[in-house]
Amino acid sequence: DGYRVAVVGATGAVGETMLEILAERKFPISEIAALASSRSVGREVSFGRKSLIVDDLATFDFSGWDFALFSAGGSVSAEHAPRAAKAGCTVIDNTSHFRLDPAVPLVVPEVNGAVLDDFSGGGIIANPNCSTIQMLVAVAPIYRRYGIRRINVATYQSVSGAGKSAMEELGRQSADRFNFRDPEPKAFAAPIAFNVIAEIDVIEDNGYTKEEMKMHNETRRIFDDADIAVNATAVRVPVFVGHGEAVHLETRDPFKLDEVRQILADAPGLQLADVPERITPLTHAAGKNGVFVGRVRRDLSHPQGLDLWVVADNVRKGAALNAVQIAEYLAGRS
Ligand code: A2P
Ligand code: 11C
Repeated sequence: DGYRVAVVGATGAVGETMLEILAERKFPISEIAALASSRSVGREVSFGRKSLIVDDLATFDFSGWDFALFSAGGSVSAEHAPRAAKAGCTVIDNTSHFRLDPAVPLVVPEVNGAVLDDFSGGGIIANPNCSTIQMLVAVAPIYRRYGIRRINVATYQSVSGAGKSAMEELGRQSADRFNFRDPEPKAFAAPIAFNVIAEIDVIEDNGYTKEEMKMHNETRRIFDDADIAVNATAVRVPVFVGHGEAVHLETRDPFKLDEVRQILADAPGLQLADVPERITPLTHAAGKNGVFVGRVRRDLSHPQGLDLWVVADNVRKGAALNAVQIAEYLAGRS
């Protein structure tokens, strides 16, 4: 008994963490497959205390498999997720490829898990972008109580969001700097060690980056609210794991700050820290499942303005954990 589960991109930063979280949370599994490109066939990856041999996604037959968690890039999902879904498998896709497709639910379980109630297996469900997920876990309880007109957000995003090679690049460039060598940027538009870069993904015609537009578009879909606007500036910082976000929002109805704190303290998936000014990716978020919120204060510049500082492990809650929670929601339902 249990489900047959495949992890696609099992050698990557998110895929490895998907396997770790499935084992950690004891997801009911009867058989598990670790899939990646032909380059990785035969390599070993960890699943709890066991090790798995990597298989080739290109030749894998999804018939009879219950869940496939995809995190191998948009073009890989574009090609193989529909094939898996057609074979009757429920695909939970971590890439941006299907997120704005009206036929594909876009889900943060704490926020809009109920949309899964209409989902009848053998299809595709999209996992939102990491920066959207952590922001919405924090603002959803405020949205429900007071409504939100607009959100201004500046992100401080770690390099793990760009995958394993980007993490290696931060390490290598840091060492290069100490050796008076000028690092050659590969994963990012500029050197990332001892630097910050206000360019995540490509710049679009309207001047926003694709990462910033994801926060806008995905928020509207998840809240099912075409009136909410998200004005984002997404910035890469030299942190390995954990994204920070300075969130400035404007509510529809007036709020009381004490009540806001209580609502945040009671919200699912969210933690208010004891020393809220010191919530950092390294000390709070990395390796943890929660979304941490601090610096909760009234915005001096607007009567219905509220400021929050939100930090989470982008590889866990921003990607792998959220995908596993979607699978848990569906498994719990059947
Ligand atoms: P591989 O190691 O075989 O290239 P990250 O985001 O950390 O860079 O990881 C990307 C993941 O996506 C890796 O597991 C990688 O596997 C996988 N991947 C990349 N391209 C393909 C592909 N064409 N088919 C299957 N998996 C792929
Ligand atoms: C980053 N948010 O931190 C990106 C990575 O749409 O799933 C996630 C890209 C995506 O670089």
